[in-house]
Amino acid sequence: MRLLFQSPAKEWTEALPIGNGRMGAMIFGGIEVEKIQLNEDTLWSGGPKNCNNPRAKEVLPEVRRLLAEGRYADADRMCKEMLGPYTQSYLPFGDLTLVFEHGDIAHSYKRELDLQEGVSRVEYQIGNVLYTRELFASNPSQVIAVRLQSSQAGSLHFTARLDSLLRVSMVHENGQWIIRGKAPVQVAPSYYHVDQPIVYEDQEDGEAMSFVGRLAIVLEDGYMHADQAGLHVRGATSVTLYFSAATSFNGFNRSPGREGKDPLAITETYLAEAMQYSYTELRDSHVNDYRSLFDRVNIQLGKTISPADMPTDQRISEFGAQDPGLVELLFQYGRYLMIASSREGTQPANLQGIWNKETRPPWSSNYTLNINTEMNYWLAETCNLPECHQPLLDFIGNLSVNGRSTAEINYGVRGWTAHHNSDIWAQSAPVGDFGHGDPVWAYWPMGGVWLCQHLWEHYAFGRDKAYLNEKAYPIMKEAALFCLDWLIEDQEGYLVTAPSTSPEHKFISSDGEKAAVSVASTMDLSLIWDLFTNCLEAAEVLLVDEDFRSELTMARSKLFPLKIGQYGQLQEWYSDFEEEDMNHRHVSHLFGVYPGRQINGEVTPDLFAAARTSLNRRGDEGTGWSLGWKVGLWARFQDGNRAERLIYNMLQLVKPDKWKSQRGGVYANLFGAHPPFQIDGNFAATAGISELLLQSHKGFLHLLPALPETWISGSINGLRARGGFTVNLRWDSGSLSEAMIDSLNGEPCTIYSRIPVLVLDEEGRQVTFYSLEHSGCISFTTFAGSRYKIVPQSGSND
Ligand code: FUC
Repeated sequence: MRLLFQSPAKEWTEALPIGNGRMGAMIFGGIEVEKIQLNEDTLWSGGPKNCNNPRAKEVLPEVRRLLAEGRYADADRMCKEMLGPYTQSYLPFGDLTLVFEHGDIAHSYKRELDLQEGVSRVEYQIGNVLYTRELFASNPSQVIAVRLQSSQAGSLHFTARLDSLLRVSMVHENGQWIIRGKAPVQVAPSYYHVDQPIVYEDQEDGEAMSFVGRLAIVLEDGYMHADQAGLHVRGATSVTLYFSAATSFNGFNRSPGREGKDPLAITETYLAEAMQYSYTELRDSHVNDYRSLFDRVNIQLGKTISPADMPTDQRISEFGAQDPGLVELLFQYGRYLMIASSREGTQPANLQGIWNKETRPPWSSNYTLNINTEMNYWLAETCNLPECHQPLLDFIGNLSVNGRSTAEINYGVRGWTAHHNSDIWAQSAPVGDFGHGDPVWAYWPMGGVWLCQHLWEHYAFGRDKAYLNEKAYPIMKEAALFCLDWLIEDQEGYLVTAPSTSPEHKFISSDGEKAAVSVASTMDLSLIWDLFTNCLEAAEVLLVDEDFRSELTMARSKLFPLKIGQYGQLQEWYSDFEEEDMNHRHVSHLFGVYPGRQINGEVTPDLFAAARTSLNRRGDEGTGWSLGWKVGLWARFQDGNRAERLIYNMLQLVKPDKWKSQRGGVYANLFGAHPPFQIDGNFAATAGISELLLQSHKGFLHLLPALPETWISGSINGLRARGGFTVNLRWDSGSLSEAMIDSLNGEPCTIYSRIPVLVLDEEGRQVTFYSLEHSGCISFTTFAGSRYKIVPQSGSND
């Protein structure tokens, strides 16, 4: 479980990421010059601001009138008047540079990222002297630690300094190197061409966010002095560098300039506390903390076929998905990246997790709610990292606060809404600079509705009723209130959304014009179905809101029905329009298959078949995240071999200069490539692989629902299932040989099997037996904290 290279990174996408949820670093592993590019997850441009647009409310009836007349292109144009400002940008923090006085002629070079410990290492020899570097980002200690060692006493001579692309001043103080800066108050998205894309404030005490980075060095021998050029170490053998960063960010609704925290004091405390520990103690506490999450799941898909010392990029290009070991690595890398970019109390993982080197990153490295943000968290529950889900769940709470005023000001309705994009300030209004953006992406009021699925899923897996009652349900209910008010009746009395888009995909209307805005896109209806269903189940669990439940049940039954179109496909829009791009990367209309649960082979077989036709029409190409989504979808269609083809497409090596192609793939450091780098592809790959091995969205546990044929024998431990279960699976010759189910809360367990199985308790006593006469599902009572063994019986008819 490691990424390995035999030369330093030349490009950022060859560098290796570490992170503690809040601070991130990309390690290049240079010999003479080591560059460690740094991030802090609250460092964003701007501050809280009212993004709502009262004009939207005036325009809405007119847009609806145009839609009722079928004048889609006109409605599209009018919709532009409903837009608001663009979001702010996630910013790069700076660089830690180490310049060594030994030149760059080295041999026996190696750098690696060890996923088992969450530690990165660089080593090389100059002459006979071995130099080693070890780096990690500690969550318990809130520092990034860099350990430098040489095998020959006194051979470490180097200079260390911090710098930044943002406006900073630098001082050295008591042997520490400190950078202090102010973030811009405005950064325009990279696709929006304005004369002054980055705007700084002139006054010192304004609204801008301030930030501080602090570096300290602890020597065991040798000596150090500081000057304007950095911290200089001479004649040392072992040295530890401690870095910490902080900003004045003090919540999504507080001015980081006027009501901010004090990053100078915060970083001082972090460093002082961390430096009380020896390097070994700090490392141990980091490894323990990291492993408490990472070790929960392990996976074996077959025998690794690439040589153990083969560099990762070579492994990708030579073997790709044919190497089960590389697929395992891809799976675990998603879990690693989640632990490194999203921990309790941090910001949710954005488009690049927390790793960003650019002042105007692609798509502002923001929260893109029409797929990417949600996708980032598809693995959190299934792959046993529910704590890492927390930042998103908290963020949804922030968004619901701003979203309430957007619902009221923009639309005059109850509840809360969010649109296509958001940022650390929890922007809930549509983006698009009041008319610049294209409604095909900018206009989409379903962001809140989709996000609420995460609130419910966290309950569905963990079964924490107090959380459901206090945190999740109130926000879900308000999102449902928005939907109840937002839905209108069409001529036939069905409830529809209008205006409505199918994210980022245009249709061709009957008059031949391309348009984005119409009525009742399949995705809108599926998202609303999902939210209403989740609200109903939540209210039943909590025994609350009977009248509201009836209202939801009634509204759900009146939703415009999903339709099957001329090609046998699940219709994407209200009418059976031709699509602008048959191979479009978004597969929004298939939400009900995955990650939703409205459409399946048992309850809605025709729609399920139509959805499969749609997915076939879209094809097996796509951006990184699009490929990842398709893995999950094919898993739900129980076609493991097809899903594997998508994994094969994901494990294609992308060179850094490939910017604009839409092929997807991974970079040398296994970062998902849209291209450019977007982390959602990594997270979706992990989620998709788990979905091939275990599913639980239909009210029962389906063990190995979509095992690819090439994964002949293997095992996975620690996957989670809805209902409060943790599952270990082992298979041989393509079929289940044993499963262990841990019951967390003592809820009844239902498993689906196509072969007879025996269920045993911990003492080996038979709990139940399922023979072939059963319909496929078998239920048994469980006790909290108990383990059950599922043993398939011979005579299988599988
Ligand atoms: C959506 C996608 C793009 C990209 C962007 C960040 O707009 O359609 O492909 O992933 O988000």
